[in-house]
Amino acid sequence: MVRKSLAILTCLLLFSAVVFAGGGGQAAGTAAPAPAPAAAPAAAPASTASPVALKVGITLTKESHYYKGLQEFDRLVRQYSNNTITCEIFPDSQLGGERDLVESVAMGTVPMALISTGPIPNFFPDWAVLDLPYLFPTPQIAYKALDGEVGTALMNELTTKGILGLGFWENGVRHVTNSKREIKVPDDLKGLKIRTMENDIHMATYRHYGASPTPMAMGEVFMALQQGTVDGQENPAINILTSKLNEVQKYMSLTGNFYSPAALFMNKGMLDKMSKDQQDATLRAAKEAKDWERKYSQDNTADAIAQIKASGTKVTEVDLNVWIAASQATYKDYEGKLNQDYINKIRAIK
Ligand code: EAX
Repeated sequence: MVRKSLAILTCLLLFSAVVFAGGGGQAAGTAAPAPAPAAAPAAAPASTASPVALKVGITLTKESHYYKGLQEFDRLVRQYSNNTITCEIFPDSQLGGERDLVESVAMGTVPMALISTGPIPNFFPDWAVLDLPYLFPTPQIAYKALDGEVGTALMNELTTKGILGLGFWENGVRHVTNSKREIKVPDDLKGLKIRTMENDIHMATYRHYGASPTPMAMGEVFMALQQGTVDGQENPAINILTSKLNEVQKYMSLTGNFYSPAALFMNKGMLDKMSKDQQDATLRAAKEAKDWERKYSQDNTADAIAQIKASGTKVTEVDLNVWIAASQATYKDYEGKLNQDYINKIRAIK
């Protein structure tokens, strides 16, 4: 009887000890975070935020509009983040071609990349609408579409793969060059091997012109042209000049087949880890640098064409109506296969 009472007593004592310890633990638990909220605001100002180094990959050179625009981004992001964020630019495909860059940014092995929209439909099919031939009559209409509803919806799709779209910059209006003959009408391309971006719509369009399209990353283009693996390629004037493609191409025609947007991608986890002030600084700098880069691209395109001409490459003006007509076959191919809502919205822009 006594032994039983002792056992009950021991149990009661043990139980109360556990409860007390638990209660005490909880009391300590609620007391412990109290200093934390007081400490948190001290960590918020950008001046005490952890430093962030944003490596950004591009396939173009140090002389390109991408590089200059990213230098402007670096200047602005340092300024707005109290020098806690810096941007280091890796030109000439040092961090990979554009397809590689999409994957690397998604995985976080490369924090940022500025790439043409050309290869993006390989990962996000809705993006194909941006690279239809002669879709944007002027860059200004492209800016409205890209900064508006369609561009925003496309950027939102990226987050499913861990990418944050920081805005549409400019690659530019693409023109065809080659080493064989002057190109005036699509038929003149018959039998020529033309390097295109890794984009099915671009390839289909060149096939309809009669050419034999060869998809290739930008980093391989100069060598392929020099060695004659391909006869020609197409790119915006600034890229042709700054990648020295004019040195291995005798002819350039102002065909303007595609308005090529560029997109600034960032690994989403990287932004999420920043302080609120650093996030604001990054978004603001990206937006302002985008406007700067577009203007730089516009202001320097005519001069790039003039320099290509002066270097000895024959530059030919063409009747765009003939090219637009020949490009309709691509639209037929893709009827019902693209996001028609986006196409309609782009076409409605004035
Ligand atoms: O984004 O591959 C190309 O032709 C592009 O114009 C270039 O990589 C710039």
